[in-house]
Parts: sequence; C-alpha cells; structure tokens
Amino acid sequence: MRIRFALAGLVAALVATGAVQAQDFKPRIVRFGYGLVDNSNQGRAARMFAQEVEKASGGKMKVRAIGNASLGSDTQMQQALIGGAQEMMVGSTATLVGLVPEMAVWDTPFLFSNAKEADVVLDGPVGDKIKAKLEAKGMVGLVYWENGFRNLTNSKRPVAKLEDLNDIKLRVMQNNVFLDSFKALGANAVPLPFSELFTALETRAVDGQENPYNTIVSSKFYEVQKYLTVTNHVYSPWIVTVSKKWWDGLSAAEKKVLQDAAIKSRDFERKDTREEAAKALADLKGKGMQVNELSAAEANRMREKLVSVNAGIAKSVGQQTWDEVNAAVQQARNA
Ligand code: TF8
Repeated sequence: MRIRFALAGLVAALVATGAVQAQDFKPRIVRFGYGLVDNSNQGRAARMFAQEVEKASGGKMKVRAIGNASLGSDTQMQQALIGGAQEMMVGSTATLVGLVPEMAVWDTPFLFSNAKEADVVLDGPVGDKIKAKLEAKGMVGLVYWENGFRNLTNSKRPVAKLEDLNDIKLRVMQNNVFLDSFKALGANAVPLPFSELFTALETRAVDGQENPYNTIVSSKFYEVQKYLTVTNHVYSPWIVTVSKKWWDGLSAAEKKVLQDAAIKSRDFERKDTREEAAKALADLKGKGMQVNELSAAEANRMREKLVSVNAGIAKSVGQQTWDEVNAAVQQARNA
C-alpha cells in the first residue's frame, strides 16, 4: 500500500515537472515557409514561433523558418503541405480561395474598418469555421496573422481620382475578388504570385501593386514605385497552416505545443505589424515616395465602385457565410 502511494506520488511529481512529457515528443524538423524577406513582420514572427516551439518541446521540435519564397510561392507551398513534403507555412488567405472558396470573404473591400474588428471576427466563431474548412483540403489552419490594410502604389502617376487608374497595369493577388475589384476601378488588373512581383515592377511589366505599408517597406517596393495612394481598400489576413498529413502523426502534446506557440506568435505579430505600420508611411516618404491621400469625394467614388463586387463575393462564398461574417462584423462594430 505504502509503496503504491509513494509511486503515485512520484509519477505526479514527474508529470508536474514535465519530465514525463519528454516521451510525448519525437525529434522533428518543421519546415515553416513564408514569402516575404527575412527582415519583415512575417519573418520576425516566424522566428518567434520557432523559438517558442523549440523551448516548449524541450528542444525536440526544431522549426526552420524559411523565407523569401525559397520553398515556393504561397500556392506552391500549399501543395507541398497537402502532399506532406513540407510541414508548415504562413501566407495570404487570398491565395487559398481556389481550395476553400469561403476564404474569399476576407477579401471583401472595406469589410473591416479597423484592426480591432478584424481580430474579433477572425478569432471568433466564424473565423474558426472558415479556417476549419481547410482540413478537408489537407491542411490544418492554426491562427490568423495580420498582413494589414492595403494601399496602392505605382510608377506612372499620382492616383488622386478614379480615372487616374484607367490605363494602369496593376498586379493583383491570384483570385477573382481582387481581379474583379480592380477591374471595377478601371485598372488593367494582372494576377501574379507575390514572388514575381518585385521583378515585374522593376522591369515595368506591371505599373503598380497594392499591399500594406509594411510590405512596401520590407520588400523595397519604394525603389521601383514612385507614387503611393492611401486607399486602405481592404484588410488582408495571413493564415498559419500545417500539413494535415504530418499533423495527424503528431502526439497530443506536440499538437498543443504548435497550437500554443501559434497563438503567441499571432499576438506578437499583430503588435509588431501595427507598430511598424504606424511608422512606415513616414519611412516611405523619407525614401522618396510621393504620398497622396484621396479627397473624401474621390474615396467615396472608389468605395462605391468597389462594393459593386460584393454581390459576386456573396455568391461565391455562399449567402450563409456572407451573412454570418457580416453579422459578426456588425456585432464587433457595435461592441
Ligand atoms: C500579396 C500578399 C503577400 C503574401 C505573402 C507572400 O500581395 O499580400 O504579402 O501573400 O505571404 O501577395
């Protein structure tokens, strides 16, 4: 009797110190791919995630954060995750629309009016529901990170009114919402993967692009783009995903380490991104970009053109998802 109690006590003590958990971790290399440069908000958060995972797994799980699209563009990495050739990645939800049509709802122009609304909706039930749809496609979605509010740059002319966009060849992300949005604005929209964007701008294969300030800074688009228009036309999320094939072979303890670290990385990334974005516009002006704000009247004209694509988005994501997301936004707005 006494020995049994003593043993039970020993086991409890071992569990409490975490010594027993060591058996729950196998040595693993986790390739975590991303598209931006190392010195970017994406890179910093990927490295923070790597450190957290390594620490929490007692050094058993080693995350290799691999940027610059060295493992491929967003869509190429998604295929590698699905096939089990790569473990993890972070990328734009916009590039997942081909696999999960509901993801297109996040590309709705002016869906969120501030970052707080985005956090509440993306981290809430409807954000989870859309994220969960990845599983049937071979990926597990862990958390949404912030890419941010997108702004327009080009090398041709200052864009101060709608008509200024008319003959501008504008690179957009590879999905129909972005294509339709910028066609509605009168631009010549060309879908291209992000990994080809700098060269396309440099060689003037395209005149312009749109991305958050952070990316315009980190990808050095200011070197090849003279004009920036503050449009904040859409909030883009990033999403951290795992190969389902690989995930299914992990222990519960390993999964928990990844999940917890993902949440920590999300909180870190959003804070870092917002701090950087707040300074970035001044930074870009300092680098010689000519920045112009839209007059209220012109902003409204663009807004009206852009919301004309909403009916198409509702159709492709399904009316129910559309309604749920919009109700969640309203709720967040009124809170
Ligand atoms: C874009 C996105 C990119 C992301 C990134 C490579 O314009 O905003 O920043 O896809 O993960 O393609």
